Amino acid sequence: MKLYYIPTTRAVRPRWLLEEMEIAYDLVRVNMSMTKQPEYKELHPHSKVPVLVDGSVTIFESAAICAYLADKYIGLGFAPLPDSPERAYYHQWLFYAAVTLEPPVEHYMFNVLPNLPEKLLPGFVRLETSKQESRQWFDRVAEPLREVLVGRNYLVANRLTAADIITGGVLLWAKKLGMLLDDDPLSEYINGLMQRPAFIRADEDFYAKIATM
Ligand SMILES: N[C@@H](CCC(=O)N[C@@H](CS)C(=O)NCC(=O)O)C(=O)O
Repeated sequence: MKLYYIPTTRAVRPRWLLEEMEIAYDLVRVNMSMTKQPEYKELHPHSKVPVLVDGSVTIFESAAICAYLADKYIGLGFAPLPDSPERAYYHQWLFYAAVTLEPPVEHYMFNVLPNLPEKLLPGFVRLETSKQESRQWFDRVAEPLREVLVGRNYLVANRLTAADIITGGVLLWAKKLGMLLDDDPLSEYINGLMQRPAFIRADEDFYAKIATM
């Protein structure tokens, strides 16, 4: 199994899950110029990471990769069983993280990180108002998460699932970018996830580089 990976990116999420699962994988470190090569387009139509190649399966999208792995190794408990009631909530939070929670964080990132927008979105105009708007947008969409996490450490089934890994991956960015303040109830959840040994292994170079991207 091969995971195409760039540090500091969403590729950390499937790496974190693989580390949690303690299954063998090859980490293929690429960079932004390698992903622009025609061969790489065979793996990812938008020249992005992560990509997982597992035998005849080549899959992109960090949430889809984590869902695929959690189901493939369902006995390890990182996804609720298909016929369990928890499965519905697992899907809810998995999709919510990718579709609802992440957009304001990405938007904020483009407005605060040096060089990133210029590199990826030529012509992007950085605005102080966009920064504030994405903070308010994040605060609003994060509200159901704050509610569900009162008195619990994980989103579903009282144990870590792929939904926590995708949600945690988004919140880690929010925290690092200064969108998530220490007194936010979500900080406790994210601090707990960050102390997991598997996360620390997957994170070896996660934050060191983010300021220079
Ligand atoms: N929704 C996709 C986003 C993938 C994505 O945008 N990856 C970024 C890193 S976080 C990337 O590869 N950027 C390199 C580039 O745009 O050249 C996912 O979750 O996998």
